[in-house]
Amino acid sequence: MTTNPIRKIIIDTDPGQDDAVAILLALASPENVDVLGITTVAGNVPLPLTKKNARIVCELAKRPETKVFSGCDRPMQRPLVTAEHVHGKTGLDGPVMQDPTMALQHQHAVDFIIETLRQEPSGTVTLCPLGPLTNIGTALQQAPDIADRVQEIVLMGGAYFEVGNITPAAEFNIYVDPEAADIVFKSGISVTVMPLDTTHKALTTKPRVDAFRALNTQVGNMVAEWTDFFERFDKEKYGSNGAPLHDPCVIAYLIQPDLFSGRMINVAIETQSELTLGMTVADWWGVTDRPANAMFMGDIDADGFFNLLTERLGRL
Ligand SMILES: [Ca+2]
Repeated sequence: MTTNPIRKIIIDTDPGQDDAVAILLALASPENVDVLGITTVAGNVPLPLTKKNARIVCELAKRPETKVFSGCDRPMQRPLVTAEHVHGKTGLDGPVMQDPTMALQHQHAVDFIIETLRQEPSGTVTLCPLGPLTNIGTALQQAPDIADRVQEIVLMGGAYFEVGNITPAAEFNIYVDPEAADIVFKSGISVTVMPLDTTHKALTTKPRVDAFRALNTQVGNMVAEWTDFFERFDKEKYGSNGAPLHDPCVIAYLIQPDLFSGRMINVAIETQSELTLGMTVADWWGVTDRPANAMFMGDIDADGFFNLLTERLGRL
């Protein structure tokens, strides 16, 4: 495994079972990532649920001191689209979950993102968006000076060869707030993208879910139950042998980047067309002269990824 310095990160998220697993992976990996805060956004389910779910996950990881912030409750210019059809009514459907007792921070998520980037040394904070890009887009719009201070944005979103999962052309996170995504991809910040092209190769097959369960811990059982829940939907939709575990790919990349491979290419966001709204137009074959603005991942060592995940979850 490649050893990297500890990276300071802000996880921007809309939990969501796969977001929950990503947060657990980060909190289980203090030698790789220092979670400065978790900022929540409306996405898979409305904001009141995502800000509650993020705290449920921190308590599950026995890290109630983690700072959790409430962010934007709707996209920058559009009504909110949610995904209860995948994640269930609560966003964390599957096992029975206790309401959290840890407090939410008073500061708004967008203010926390701006303040943190201005306070920390320039180029030392990585943003990890796992939901619609509303909080990040709003922060960049309110405080354009922070763009130069971000080390990297590593996000789950978009698709090219796997096209869409919410419309035939668009992936959910980008589709929900295409204007925010457009701001991010035009920001000049170093962006690494985990699109469906990669996450659809990280499938929760039975042996992999059995490995979570075999940890024989509260966390292992919880992750297995979440997976069982959303798998039903995805197996039916894709006819695949398991469901993709999207968001933990972002955190796994920070821990073990050599699990992933991709290309530095131009990625542009469709914000106008009704038919293809939110499409990530990825110039994979280099057929335009638009300059590269993103590392677009295309492949993952899925066994290595699940081995890492199981090992880390076993610590909690
Ligand atoms: Ca998510």
